[in-house]
Amino acid sequence: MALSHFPPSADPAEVSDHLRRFGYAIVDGVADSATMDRLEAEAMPFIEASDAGRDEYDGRYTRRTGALVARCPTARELVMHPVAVGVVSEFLSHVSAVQLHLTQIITVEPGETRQKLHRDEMAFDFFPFGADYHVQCNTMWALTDFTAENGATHILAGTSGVDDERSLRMLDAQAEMRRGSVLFYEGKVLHGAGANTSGGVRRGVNITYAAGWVRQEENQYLACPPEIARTLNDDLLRMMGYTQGAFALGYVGDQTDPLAALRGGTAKAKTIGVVAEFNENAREFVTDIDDLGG
Ligand SMILES: O=C(O)CCC(=O)C(=O)O
Ligand SMILES: [Fe+2]
Repeated sequence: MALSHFPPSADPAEVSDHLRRFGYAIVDGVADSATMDRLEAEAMPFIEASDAGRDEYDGRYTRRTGALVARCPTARELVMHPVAVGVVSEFLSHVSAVQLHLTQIITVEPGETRQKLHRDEMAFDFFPFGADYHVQCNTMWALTDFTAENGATHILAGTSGVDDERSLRMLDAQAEMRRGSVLFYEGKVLHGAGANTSGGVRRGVNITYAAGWVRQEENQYLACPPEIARTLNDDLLRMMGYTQGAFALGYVGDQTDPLAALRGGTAKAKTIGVVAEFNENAREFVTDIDDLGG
């Protein structure tokens, strides 16, 4: 089965719609080669110092290199790239806040075997989120070309709501794409890195996003120390989690907004009064005694 590709000019709503229906979407040619060269140069010392995985899931011939916001200025551009943020915001438009979930360059080296198919939502303690509730949205930027031979990610399109996994083999396809393209996939779709039977490495920049109310897979407050965080712009910091994940989650001290706290200010965080007004689900949780039946 061939996977669908979109041009870089595609409407984020259209890409998000495809993602919702099939669990993935590939957008070609989003980052130029100068950007990818810069990122690779910034990351290389850290990649070389990263250990190979410790089990079959992480990959014994796979290196995972994180903390990209702190380590690689160019990764910040990818985190906030309008195409990525556009699709992710559309896909997760049901949540009050979207946050960065993890940043990781995944280097699949020659000899690596195929990763087990999995659904990334398993990270949330295997909680059975409803089929229509998406809690995360992922990107995988091709830092090298992704080919069938070098370990392009396998995607089993349309498997997000599928419980019976016996007859899915025919859906197996690989996200082959050129350097600078980006694969979007959500947390429910079966996927996994491919085997690398080529002579070269496959490098992908995995930048994932989640609802503001879940624990981040990569701890952004420690992965990027405050002295570096203070040099970053507000939009990036909010994406990293320096904002409340809905109301009440993540304030500091006397209900100070986390971004204000990072910058030494005292501005207050949003309260339920502000948020509930705009959230129709709030009606189930907040009411006046006079509005109760009986
Ligand atoms: O590297 C890839 O192609 C996919 C990796 C992956 O799915 C994971 O580590 O969760
Ligand atoms: Fe995964």
